Amino acid sequence: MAEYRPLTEQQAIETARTIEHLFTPGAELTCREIGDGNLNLVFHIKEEATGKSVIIKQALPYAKVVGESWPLTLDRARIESEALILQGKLCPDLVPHVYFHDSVQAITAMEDLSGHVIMRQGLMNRTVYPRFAEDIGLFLAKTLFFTSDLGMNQQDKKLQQGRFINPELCKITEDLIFDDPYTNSPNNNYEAHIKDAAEALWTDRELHLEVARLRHRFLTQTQALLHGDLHTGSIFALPDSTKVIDPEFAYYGPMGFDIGAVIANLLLNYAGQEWWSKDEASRAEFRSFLTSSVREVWNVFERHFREYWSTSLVDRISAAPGFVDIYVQEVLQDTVGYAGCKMVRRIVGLSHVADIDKIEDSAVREKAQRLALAIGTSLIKKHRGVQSIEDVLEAVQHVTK
Ligand code: SR1
Ligand code: MG
Repeated sequence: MAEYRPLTEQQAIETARTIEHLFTPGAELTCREIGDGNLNLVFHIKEEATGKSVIIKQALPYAKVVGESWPLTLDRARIESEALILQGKLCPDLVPHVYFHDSVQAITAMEDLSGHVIMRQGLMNRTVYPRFAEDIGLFLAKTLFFTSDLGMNQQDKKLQQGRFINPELCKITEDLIFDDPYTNSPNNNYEAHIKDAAEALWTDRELHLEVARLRHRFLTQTQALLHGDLHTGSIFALPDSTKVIDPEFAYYGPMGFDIGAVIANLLLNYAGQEWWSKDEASRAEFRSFLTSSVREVWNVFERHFREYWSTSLVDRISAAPGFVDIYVQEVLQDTVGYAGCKMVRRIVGLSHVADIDKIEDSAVREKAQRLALAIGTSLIKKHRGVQSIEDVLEAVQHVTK
């Protein structure tokens, strides 16, 4: 196929057959398009006789969530496959294996993880994931440290940065997360029952100053190669396994943006537990798992990050006593600020989360929306004063009460 065209299911099957040593030659293969995200086609191809399967993901030249009126670069498929391969070298057990990438068709063939559950859905079903914080904390520490000037050759880092300039997808983030929610934008999407709270965001000058600072750091801080969209819909989980998928928003940015995304999505589910837990006792129990996970994700990240700093630092002058503490503190404060921004955008911005939107009772949904907005704005306003992850948990408790 010389020119790009969206695959049919039959073409996806033929593409999957080209993967060497996967399917039996001539085998009968079935295919289903299972993409439920905002942007791409996702084909699941299976040989029923052997149970072997693969995922063929294809970027569309527009944002599926909006339609053809929002064109979007196909190069994001290359970025996603290169990021997956790079993350796979650092954390082989935590990302799907990539079989091949075709940049003309914007296709990546990758390991099928459909034995796993999208973590967002798992959390809505109140599934506890005992491995999650260890796995994701390690993923964050490894991918962020070893793609930064701290953990890799600095000339190589600059060249790598060039391969992950991702202006169109960064622009989505810049608009949807750091601009639209704070103004009367046509992209915004909120329910009438929270109109007062949504519109209060447009005139809150203290909030705007903090969001401006966070937005500026997102635009200018090229600390590490980020996943760029690390919400719980980009994580496949089982109680004993965690896999990170979908790094099409990958670019060089501030480390706290990825860590904040994870924390924000745990806290969005925390707000959604107004509905998903049916009584006070079970709500308190599941929320305790979620807040412990917030604490652990940060603590595991920090532990590994400091360990790599002491064993693998490539930058001589960064070994200056005390610098690691300053650096980690800055990442923590960014993490908290970005977590807040990511909560706010999922309540009033273009793209929402099922943890909140699938709440059937509108009064409960409103309560969850207001709680998420209150936690989010509190984290944004507090982020520069945060000294420890415990400050975040205290803020969450305080706002919940
Ligand atoms: C137009 S894309 C909307 C959102 O979906 C992705 O998952 C990103 O979070 C993006 O902001
Ligand atoms: Mg995605």
